[in-house]
Amino acid sequence: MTTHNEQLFNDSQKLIPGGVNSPVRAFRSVGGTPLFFKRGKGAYVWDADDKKYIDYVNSWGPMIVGHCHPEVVKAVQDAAAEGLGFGAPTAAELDIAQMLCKILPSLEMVRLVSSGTEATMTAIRLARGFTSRSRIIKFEGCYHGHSDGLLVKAGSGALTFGQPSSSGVPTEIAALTTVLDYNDAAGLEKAFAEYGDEIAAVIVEPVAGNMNLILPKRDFLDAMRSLCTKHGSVLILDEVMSGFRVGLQGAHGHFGIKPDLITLGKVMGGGLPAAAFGGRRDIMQCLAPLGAVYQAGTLSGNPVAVAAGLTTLKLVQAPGFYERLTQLTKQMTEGLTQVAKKHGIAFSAQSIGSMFGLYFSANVPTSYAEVMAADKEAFNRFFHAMLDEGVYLAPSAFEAGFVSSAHTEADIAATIAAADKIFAGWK
Ligand code: KE4
Repeated sequence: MTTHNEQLFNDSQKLIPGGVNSPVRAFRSVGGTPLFFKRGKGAYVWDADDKKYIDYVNSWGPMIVGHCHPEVVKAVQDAAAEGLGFGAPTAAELDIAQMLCKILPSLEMVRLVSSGTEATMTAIRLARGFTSRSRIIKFEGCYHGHSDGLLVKAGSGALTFGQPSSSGVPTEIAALTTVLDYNDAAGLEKAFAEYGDEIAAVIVEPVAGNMNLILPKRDFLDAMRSLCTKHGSVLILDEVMSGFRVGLQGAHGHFGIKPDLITLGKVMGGGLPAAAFGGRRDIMQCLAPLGAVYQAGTLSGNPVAVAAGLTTLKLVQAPGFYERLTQLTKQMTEGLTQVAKKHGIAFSAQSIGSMFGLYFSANVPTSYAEVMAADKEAFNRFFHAMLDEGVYLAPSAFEAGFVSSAHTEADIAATIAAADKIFAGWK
């Protein structure tokens, strides 16, 4: 008997490439039929066949206060009742700009956009305009959205598909992007020694979440900061995912590294299309209409999306919010590690703030190469077995997971119990 998910997927594939509006949703990496969700509430989502799951994807990060938080929904309803969009400035955009600059002192100025891709694409253009240079440095396995120059050995969906570079990107553009190894300070120093004064920007996920979760090494971050300062290159910290997830001040606040520009998204939109980039005033003032670097957006600062983001940003500043979330996430990764060990499974896990990584490898990976060496097939098997147990993990071995403030100790215990049952029967 065809399930509703299967029927929806069959029909969607006739009109939408791969049946999805973003590749990683297609389950091509893990196999099987993608889930079509119909409802979310708190820590839970329900698919088209009314099966309930504990959700650890959180819409790929945004739903840090859980699905349909009443205060977020009300703020959206109230804003929508006043207007869905004006293409003109609104007071709410000033409110969220003030909120972002208060939370993140490195933000002297900020510009709102509608997606993380727009944020990173524009930050790169801004760095090139500010420095009058063209070359950029990124790191293999890091994903910064799908603008041409950044789809070179990207992570997330591109990595999942095993096509590290996308077709359709002109070689002339890809040639301006140097791809180095994440956490390799020596490699970065060598690149700067060779052509440091040609480098417009270094863009990095200060905590990598698109090749599964990889934490930065101290010397890697320190080298990046000092080399960019020495050579007049712009350090862009892409905190679209790690921002407000690692902690209130993101990865750069956690590790104490000062960016020149930061890109933000996901949590700051509360699930709706709001993202941003910002940083040093002298760089941001190069942006139109003040300066010669052009960027624009019909929906930038959309009042309904801003209402969702602003309310979410207020909620995450509640006393003890991150302490509880960090503890709950750690409890889960430690619990999963213990049950895997009990059953002799080569498995490891780690967390930082409300982000976590699960790996079918004996040790936690610290590099792209180590992530790629983990047992992807074992992950895919675990993913489907957890789905059967009502636990929704990211449908790819190359994605980080997320816990929300709506998750309870009971949800974490149920997740660990599900893994224990699966590993007990693991041959
Ligand atoms: P969007 O254009 O998808 O809003 O943001 C792009 C982006 C930029 N930078 C980082 C660090 C990101 O993680 C992302 C998007 N993340 C992926 C999930 N790993 C989005 C999910 C998807 O592509 O469907």
